[in-house]
Amino acid sequence: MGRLVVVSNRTPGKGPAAGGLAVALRQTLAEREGFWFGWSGKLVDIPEPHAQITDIDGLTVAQIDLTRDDHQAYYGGYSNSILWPSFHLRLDLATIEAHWYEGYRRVNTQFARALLPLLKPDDVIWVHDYHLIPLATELRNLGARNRIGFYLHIPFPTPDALYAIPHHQELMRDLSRYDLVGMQANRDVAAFTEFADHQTPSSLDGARVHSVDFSRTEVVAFPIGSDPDAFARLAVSPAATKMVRRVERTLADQRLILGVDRLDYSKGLPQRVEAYEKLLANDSRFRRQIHMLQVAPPSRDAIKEYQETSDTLDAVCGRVMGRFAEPDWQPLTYVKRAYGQPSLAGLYRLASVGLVTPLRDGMNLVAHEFIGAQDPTDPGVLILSRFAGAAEIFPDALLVNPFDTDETAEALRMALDMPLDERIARWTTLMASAQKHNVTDWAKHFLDHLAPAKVDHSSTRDVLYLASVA
Ligand code: ADQ
Repeated sequence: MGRLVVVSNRTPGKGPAAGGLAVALRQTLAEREGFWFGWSGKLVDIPEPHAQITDIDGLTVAQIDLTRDDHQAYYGGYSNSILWPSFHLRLDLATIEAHWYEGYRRVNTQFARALLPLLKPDDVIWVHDYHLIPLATELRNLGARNRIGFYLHIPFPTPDALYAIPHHQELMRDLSRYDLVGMQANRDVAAFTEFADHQTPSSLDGARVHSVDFSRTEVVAFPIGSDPDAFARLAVSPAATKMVRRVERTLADQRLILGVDRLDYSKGLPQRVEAYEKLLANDSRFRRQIHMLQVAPPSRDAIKEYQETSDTLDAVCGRVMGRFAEPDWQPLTYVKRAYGQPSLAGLYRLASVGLVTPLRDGMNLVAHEFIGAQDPTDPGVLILSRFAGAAEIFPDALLVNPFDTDETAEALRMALDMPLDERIARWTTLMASAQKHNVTDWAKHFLDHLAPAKVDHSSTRDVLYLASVA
């Protein structure tokens, strides 16, 4: 078996890995040799052309530096001000500056040039996420003949949204240079297939543009997961219990409604607090009986749209406090900071309701983690947006339209009133699905599929959603 080369925007840092993804990929790298390649996090005037190779807690990591201008155009610009909002169907929040695409392309070329000398002919390369869509093209242009796979962690856009992205035709041609493109959910493969089958290429000057040929690229849904059994253990660990005791003291007998997210407009945070406000307004028996805790550390806060989301959330939380708080009761707590996984696991376990209502999400790992952390004899209820990829594998959650805050308020009422036997029945099915879609198997399925000597996939077809674009 050849080595595995994982490529992502950032490489993992020192210390315990923050997420299941980094843990699973580290494990896979440890089993089959290879290295992780990405940006070092350093901005310099003139980057070295060669990657720096270091050992980070037993993991071989190859890193390059970037210039400040290139990083701004590639990361803050094209990736996060154009691709992120467009792929999440928020064209109203996209900012388009033509020169960003050049920076995006330049960084992908720089990645390819530094990676190529480190490659052996039978290495398998696994590229992660929307920052690096052109990497296969750049590597192939330099002569790489390796198997190259790509995994998109965010949703794939509908054709209309895709057409709104400058240079979308090049991006799609870049995707066609991969051997395998993995997506989160069936809906993403369907959106991709719709584009591939009905391309209407055009150019400003009317010159003929060829359709993209996807005949050599397989596009398959591999829904990512977490490690629910590890979360189950973590949720009763001493560190988790410490957090539970702290919060229990302030909650007294109130039941906890919990939201945990990066502060991102795709997560639907203002709508979520509005739904909670409606619950308190519609059903006075819940006042003083429940408490909402929203944990949302800032992310990408150099981008204007993220600051605006933060301001909106501050305002909505303030309004709910002003409307319902009493000298001896507060309806909600809003914490703008990140916590370690043991503390999060403790909070998940303590919560009666997990409120996971993104407006659109590739998968949403918080849903998986919440399920993993529940007490099997007294589980909480998951309220889940039907626009998260997770909705495809968790139909037993209470699925809601997060734009419809009346519906989410009603789901909150149902969750709080749900009898124990129904909670257990729903959770049992959810946990079985979270275990079936665990992150270790996810990595294995993707890499089996990408392997040069193709394995027989017939046995894995029931756990993967398959849709090849021929
Ligand atoms: P994200 O948009 O970051 O990921 P998500 O899948 O929910 O969203 O993962 C968030 C991770 O960050 C979870 O592991 C969670 O525990 C952690 N996290 C969230 N809030 C935290 C906090 N306050 N403190 C500490 N940790 C916190 C992208 C896509 C998703 C896709 C993932 C994985 O947008 O759709 O599911 O990649 O593919």
